Amino acid sequence: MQCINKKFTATLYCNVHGVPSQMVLLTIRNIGLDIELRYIDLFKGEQNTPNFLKINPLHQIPVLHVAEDNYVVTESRAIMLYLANVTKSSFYPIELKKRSMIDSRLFYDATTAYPAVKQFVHQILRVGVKRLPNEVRENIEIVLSTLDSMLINSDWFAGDELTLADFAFLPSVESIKCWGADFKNYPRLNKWYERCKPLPGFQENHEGAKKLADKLAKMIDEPLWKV
Ligand SMILES: N[C@@H](CCC(=O)N[C@@H](CS)C(=O)NCC(=O)O)C(=O)O
Repeated sequence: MQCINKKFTATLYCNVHGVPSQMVLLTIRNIGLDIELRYIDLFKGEQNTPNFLKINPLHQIPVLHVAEDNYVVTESRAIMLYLANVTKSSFYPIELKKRSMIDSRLFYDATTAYPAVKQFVHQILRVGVKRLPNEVRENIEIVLSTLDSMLINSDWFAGDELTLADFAFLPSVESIKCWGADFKNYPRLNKWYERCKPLPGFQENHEGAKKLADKLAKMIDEPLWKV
């Protein structure tokens, strides 16, 4: 049993191919929560409709709307923490050092890992480059190397148990895999990725990342990944 069940009614506004949305979806699937999903099509600009802007004026997904108290949580990692706290999930244990390690991983993700992944996508999707500047892939390699080194002493990113830290990194790692990056220099990360395959939500995350990778590949004049 991963959590003490607390009944609450909530809606997650999300999409299937965004890394931040997938982090929350993995959390929901693994805790086993029954939360309504409303998909927002960013390519159609649905994040800018007056109704959505009332929920999140920053016009970003994911967003969690908790029916009780009409409460809104924005920011993927804050939503993951909220869901884990409200369900007392073992994916965010109460022991201080374990918690601190997970927090540390989430901050690394927010400040370094995800921004490197976002830069890759942004350059192609929003800037419209046909060839990526070298530093974009170099930054990803630095992240992969750092993630690999975080796994020197443990099977999971914050110790010997699966935690929110793993749900935070998996969508970025899956995206990079779908771009065709070779993980041979990152054996620990590769083993961790294999370990994640049976997790609830893994396939959903893979399919979303693959869809976006296929779209990006059609937009540039070189392979998505090259060394
Ligand atoms: N820091 C935010 C980032 C969320 C984010 O970048 N969302 C993107 C999709 S991946 C979005 O909604 N973009 C639409 C827009 O900015 O108009 C989080 O982690 O939740």
